Amino acid sequence: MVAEPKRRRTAASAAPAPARAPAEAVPSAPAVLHISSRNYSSWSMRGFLLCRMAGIGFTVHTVDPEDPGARAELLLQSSSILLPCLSDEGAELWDTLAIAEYLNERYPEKQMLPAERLARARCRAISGEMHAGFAALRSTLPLNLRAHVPGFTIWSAARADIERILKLWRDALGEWGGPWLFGTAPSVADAMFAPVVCRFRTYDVALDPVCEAYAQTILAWAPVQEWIEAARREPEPAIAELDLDAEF
Ligand SMILES: N[C@@H](CCC(=O)N[C@@H](CS)C(=O)NCC(=O)O)C(=O)O
Repeated sequence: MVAEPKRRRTAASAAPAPARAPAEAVPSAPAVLHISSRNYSSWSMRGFLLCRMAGIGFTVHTVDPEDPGARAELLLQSSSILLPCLSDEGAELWDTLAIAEYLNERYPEKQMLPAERLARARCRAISGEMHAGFAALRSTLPLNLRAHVPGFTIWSAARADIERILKLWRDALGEWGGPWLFGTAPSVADAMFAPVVCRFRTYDVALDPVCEAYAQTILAWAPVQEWIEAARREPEPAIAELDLDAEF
């Protein structure tokens, strides 16, 4: 009897391997933006606009800085105790410029910083100037989205800050053609200056036509409208020292 040649197991004849379960996708926790007041905190507003610009999924956690328990909890997230602070996949970012750079690095396709080198450099320069300066404007015209203060007296130091900001806007709008500071899409700089536009509305700061058109672009920006709406609904007592002769 002729022995039957041993059959080689071919891939085709092999018993089908049991189907491998696809590797389970571990959903990463959504980022958390810790903020203080929506109505009064311009820095929190900037952090929110930056997150919206990056298009990330995130939840907002409001911390009451006056509550000692909340402050202790906040220290775990924001070692500077300052808000906003973005917690995202192990990163803790307690500064708006750091948040902007981080998000821009993670989502370069969003072009939060302009693609063109000189525009990007100017965007960083004016965002830095906003971040570090304009102390008189910040202290005498505090953000107060729910208020309107007609006939508000603006003293000379704040007036100088306003003139400087308007020059920064006019220069960028003239050079890059608007309607945003660096052309046809919002950038980090627009998020940095958006609360200033809101202050100008609260305290009736008169604007030339170019800056007025820019202010309207900012106020029509969906994330700005979303923030202002939420500020109006915010269950929060008015803060007397920030409500300068305000009408509500
Ligand atoms: N340089 C910081 C400034 C942040 C800041 O000053 N935040 C204020 C609120 S608008 C704050 O958290 N203050 C808390 C406190 O003073 O206890 C940034 O860019 O985020």
